[in-house]
Amino acid sequence: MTASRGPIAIEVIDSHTAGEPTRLVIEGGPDLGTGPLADRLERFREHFDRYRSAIVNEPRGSEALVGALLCTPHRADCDFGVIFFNNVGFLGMCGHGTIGLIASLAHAGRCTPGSFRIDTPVGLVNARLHADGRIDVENVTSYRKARQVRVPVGGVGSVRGDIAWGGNWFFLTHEQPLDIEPGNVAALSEFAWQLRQAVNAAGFPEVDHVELFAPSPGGAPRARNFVLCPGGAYDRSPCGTGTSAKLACLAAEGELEEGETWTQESLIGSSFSARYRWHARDRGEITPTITGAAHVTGEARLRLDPDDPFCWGIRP
Ligand code: PYC
Repeated sequence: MTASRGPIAIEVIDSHTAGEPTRLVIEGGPDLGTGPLADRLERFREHFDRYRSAIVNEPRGSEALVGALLCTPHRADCDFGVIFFNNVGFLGMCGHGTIGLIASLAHAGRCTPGSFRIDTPVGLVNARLHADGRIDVENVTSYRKARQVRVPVGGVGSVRGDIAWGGNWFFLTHEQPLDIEPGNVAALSEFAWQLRQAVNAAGFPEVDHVELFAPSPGGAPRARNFVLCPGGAYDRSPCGTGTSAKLACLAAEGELEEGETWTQESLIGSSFSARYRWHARDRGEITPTITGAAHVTGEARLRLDPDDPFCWGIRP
């Protein structure tokens, strides 16, 4: 006789950071075993991908939702470990998600104002929770890989932009014809999607985020961005890893000094403040810090019923 398969229960805390949602899995997620977070991410991808889809995709989630699996850290010097994922796959790091992680853990009584070390698949991240709820995220080392790469885009001609790492790979450009405002989401998404194909075809297959810039109504040193995420959703927040990549480009170009504040605005008008210090100036490597806040929007127990035809989510 086969054992009956009952529903699986997964405990989550939902939050948003500057408008961008995060779903933190605190109990009941897949057992990825031990070892470095990068290895556990591969185990997640290979053996438990349906959990990823069930947690963030419809009917329980949405294309904008980023999942965060709370893990025991591998590094002995860390307080928490985390693996981020989205509607189509996994993220190296996630800035808004780290702010959501700390705010959710504080909500759950698992941390109080102070500093925390977080183990991620792409390296150590430091976070600080302030008494007023602001959260600083000192991200992984970030750098510009290529300057002013020119790619062809149908109907527009060629577009130049930088390729940079901020915990994920970005193509960043100011050369875009659209106002960055909510009424233009469809056109911005279509343009950014075309750019991504062109950048990948130009020899940068690793780039899966595209970041478009426009001047901010507030003037410099700030800008408004539109970030297209790997699964086609746009980031409602100013994107923490995208802001890190932007800082790396500004630093490399000599357009922002070490310690100077950069304000990154999102399409919906939310913002992060950001700054950097040099990690290895001769190599153009910086350590970025992003500051923002998150708000808890819900606590839930997800129910994965094997008799539900969409138990494992509707894949895009
Ligand atoms: O904040 O780093 C970020 C991020 C990446 C994808 C969505 N948000």
